[in-house]
Amino acid sequence: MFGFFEKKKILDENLLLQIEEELIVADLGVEITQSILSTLKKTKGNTEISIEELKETVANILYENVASFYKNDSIFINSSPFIILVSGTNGSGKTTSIAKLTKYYKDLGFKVLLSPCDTFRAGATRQLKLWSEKIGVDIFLDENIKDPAAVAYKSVDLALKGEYDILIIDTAGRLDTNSNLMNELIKIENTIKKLAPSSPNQSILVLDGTIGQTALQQAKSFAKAINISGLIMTKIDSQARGGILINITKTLGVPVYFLGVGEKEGDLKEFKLQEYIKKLLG
Ligand SMILES: Nc1nc2c(ncn2[C@@H]2O[C@H](COP(=O)(O)OP(=O)(O)O)[C@@H](O)[C@H]2O)c(=O)[nH]1
Ligand SMILES: [Mg+2]
Repeated sequence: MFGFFEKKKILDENLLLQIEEELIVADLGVEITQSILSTLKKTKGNTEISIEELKETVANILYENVASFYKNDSIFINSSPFIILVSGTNGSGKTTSIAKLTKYYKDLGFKVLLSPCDTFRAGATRQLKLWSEKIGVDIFLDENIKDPAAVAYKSVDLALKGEYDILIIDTAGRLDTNSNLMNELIKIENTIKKLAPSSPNQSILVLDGTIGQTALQQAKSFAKAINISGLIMTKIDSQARGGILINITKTLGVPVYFLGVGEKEGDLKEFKLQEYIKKLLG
């Protein structure tokens, strides 16, 4: 970021405009951009500023804007069974992210059960089953149940019997603009609560990291329908892609827990806020 900036410059209106443009292009959003500009103006207005000072100031403001949402490095398993509901639009990377989470927690010694509630798409259950076999965990399967909420109910029931530490629930890839499918997701959430009132313990929204502003719109739609407690951003295979992730965190008030960095079950990275901001500023 700020590639136009080489030597020290006077922080005048012209430079502020250039900075504003970069921040907007980076998808940081109007609110964060304005807070950066007003702080820069107040502290450095009409004085010389170096690229290092500029980056340090911007990094601090970005951090202050969202740091309060980052209390734990990753999803902290603090009850049993710990129920994780996973939602997101079609193709965002839900099922792949579930495979990654499963491996992550299995490697930490937790016993994981998977719940294939994507009964809309032919092959979706099979996709999750293949992952379960590859990673070596159990999956709830009942060919006779076609209703996703019923699959959720049965899976939670099984998990509550005490054998599992973590239940991860996969859902159908619904478009955030399709209200019927959003209602189905609400139904799943309510069904889980019937058996385990304080769950889901985490409700993770999976967002495609390559779609910029669209991811923000999706995040808002999902957060309107169900309670979202955290994010996984996928397809960040080549480092920090932009500020949209900071922007969404700020808008929803929830952390990004993990980044998806590839298509394999090991391609999951814990999200580190400071590191991400540093890379974003480049
Ligand atoms: N490069 C890359 N591809 C991913 C990542 N996560 C998922 N994918 C791919 O995105 C496509 C859709 O993933 P899938 O998990 O089936 O999405 P779902 O419809 O939300 O369940 C598949 O081809 C995945 O291999 C990622 O972090 N990086
Ligand atoms: Mg899927």
